Amino acid sequence: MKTLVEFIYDQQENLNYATGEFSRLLNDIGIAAKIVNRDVNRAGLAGILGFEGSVNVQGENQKKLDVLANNEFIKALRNGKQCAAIISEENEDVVVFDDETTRNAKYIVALDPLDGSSNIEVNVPIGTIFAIYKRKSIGTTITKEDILQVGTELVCGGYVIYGSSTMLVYTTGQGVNGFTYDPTCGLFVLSHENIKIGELGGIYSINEANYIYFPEGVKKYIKYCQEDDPESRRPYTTRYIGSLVSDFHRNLLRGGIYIYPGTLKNPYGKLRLMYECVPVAFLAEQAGGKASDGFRRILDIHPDDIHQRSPLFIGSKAMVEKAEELMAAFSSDFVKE
Ligand code: P6P
Repeated sequence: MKTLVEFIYDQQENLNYATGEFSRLLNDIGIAAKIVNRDVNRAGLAGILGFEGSVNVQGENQKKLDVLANNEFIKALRNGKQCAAIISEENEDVVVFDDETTRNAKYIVALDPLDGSSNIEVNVPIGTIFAIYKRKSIGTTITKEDILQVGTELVCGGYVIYGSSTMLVYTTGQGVNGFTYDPTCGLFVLSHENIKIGELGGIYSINEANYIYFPEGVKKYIKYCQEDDPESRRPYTTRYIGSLVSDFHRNLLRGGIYIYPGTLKNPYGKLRLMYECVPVAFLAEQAGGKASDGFRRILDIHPDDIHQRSPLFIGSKAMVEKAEELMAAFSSDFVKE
């Protein structure tokens, strides 16, 4: 049995930037995840279901658990003193820890504290998605260059899935590893070592209710998935949970593709680049898969705004490439620069 903390410290020798601070930061995320897991698991009992009565920067009604999860991660990262600032889906502006100890902290965390929270009341798995960047500046106040970093600068991408079991899955660029939470001892234990996503899966995940608004290339890809061709395992099975972490986690373990495309109504789609698309894109690539906006590699997209959105095509490499081929052939006008 190898715990998350043991694994992090074992790996840190291979990380040329980790002098224990990164390991401490990752452990702080693990601590917050345990607390959120406790709250998610007893939400119905502790009267923390339902709406907070506030609206976040996305214009979405905040659930009580959204706010609670956000506060727990901010508290754990502030107390850990390795994080200088947080970009969160639940905060319009960057949360800067500007006290003496954290002013020189080396890392920035981008966070979706509780993704898929619309599923909370119906007991469908939800998750936390996180991305860790190294600061460009040191010893000064936080700069724009510290915050708006391109995905290739990511030092860590990961998620926590609060499901039938709770798992923390992350990568630092040395492969993808999954840790299952053992509530009997309060530890995350290595359970899925060196996860690899199959080159070709048999599952496609997309909200087909938006079909009439999809780009032609996406419509063509959906029809491709439904064709009868046993050699290529088609027709694929469709699975759509409405929780990115859950759909991505299943596709990561079993192979498959998840698509949240731009539409005629929302050309940039719904998902946020910095704290949803980029971390899962890093994981997908490290597991041998692929992630793009239908045209460009997600990790190559330079953010202009911390809450900007991006279409997302992610999962098994051959499946993403087929979707990209159809996007290029039928929807090249959808390219977003
Ligand atoms: P729709 C949850 O709100 C989320 O950001 C992802 O977790 C999920 O995959 C997607 O939105 C669901 O969106 O429009 O299909 O309900």
